Amino acid sequence: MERLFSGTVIRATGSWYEVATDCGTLRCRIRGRLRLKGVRSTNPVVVGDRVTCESDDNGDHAIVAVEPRTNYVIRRASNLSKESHIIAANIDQALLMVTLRHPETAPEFVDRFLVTCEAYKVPVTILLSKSDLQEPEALAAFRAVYETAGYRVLTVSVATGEGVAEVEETLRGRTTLISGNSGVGKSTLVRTIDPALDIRTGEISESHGKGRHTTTFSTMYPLSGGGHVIDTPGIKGFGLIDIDDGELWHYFPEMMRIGRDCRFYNCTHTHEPGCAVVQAVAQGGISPMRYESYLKMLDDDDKYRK
Ligand SMILES: Nc1nc2c(ncn2[C@@H]2O[C@H](COP(=O)(O)OP(=O)(O)OP(=O)(O)O)[C@@H](O)[C@H]2O)c(=O)[nH]1
Ligand SMILES: [Mg+2]
Ligand SMILES: [Zn+2]
Repeated sequence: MERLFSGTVIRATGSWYEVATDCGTLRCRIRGRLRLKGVRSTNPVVVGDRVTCESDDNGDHAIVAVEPRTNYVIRRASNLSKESHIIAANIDQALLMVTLRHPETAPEFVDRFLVTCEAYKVPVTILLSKSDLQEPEALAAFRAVYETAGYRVLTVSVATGEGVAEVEETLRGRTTLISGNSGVGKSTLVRTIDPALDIRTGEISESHGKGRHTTTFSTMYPLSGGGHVIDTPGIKGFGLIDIDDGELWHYFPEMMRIGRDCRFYNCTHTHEPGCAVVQAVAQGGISPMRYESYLKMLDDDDKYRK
């Protein structure tokens, strides 16, 4: 006799999945046909997915259906890659963890992640991590750019405890994706907030100052204070998906606020006369760094299409 369970995917390795159900956590495979069902990403089932599982008499479990997602965060491995990858689904918010050094996170990566969160309607807070290792001036400069754009920025350090209580408060009662490059301290932060969790963290390799991909599979953990956090493997490239050039500026909140003052309703904010965005960049209302990112994304996407 076959039995059906519903549950939430809490760990995805690509070949098997852990699903939290009323009857405990089941280790499941997926049915071959599920892979073929018009899902465009390379990973058809992701952490956060609500799924139906079928158990057979041998005690084997298989995911047979995935409920429509309320949202998700998706990326291309690189701008030129055709493969898209969903990082997590059905989340209340994302925390983007950034270190300015040890290791250095590229501004381009930050802006692409933020654009994707805007496009897929995922609220995002930026965590400036390892503040004990950073130059105070660099932290202040970064914070100014992103707060002016409209983002919430928290400075955190597990070494000094700075910002940890605020992060805890932000996580409470919500399902949160934590993402960022490898070695920025995602797993360490989660373990600091909930020391009971069994999470592995890594050492930064001395020679490169880069992380070594300690976390290999995305995993959702329940927090003792309420809510869930999804710790993910570090990612490097973040290519945009399904975002047209013409709408890209909609996903820069600071351009969105100003762009309606442009002379032309279909202004691309690149070369047009009477462009309020270009004027704001010149006058300091919009960060030149963020505007550069915008131009670069337009350019990269063009290259991708050719
Ligand atoms: N000085 C300092 N070191 C930190 C801090 N947070 C994390 N680290 C160290 O940074 C290294 C990497 O931390 P992890 O938590 O494994 O990084 P991660 O982002 O989970 O990396 P991946 O799992 O590879 O994506 C470890 O050696 C941590 O001890 C911090 O606030 N200050
Ligand atoms: Mg980790
Ligand atoms: Zn314009």
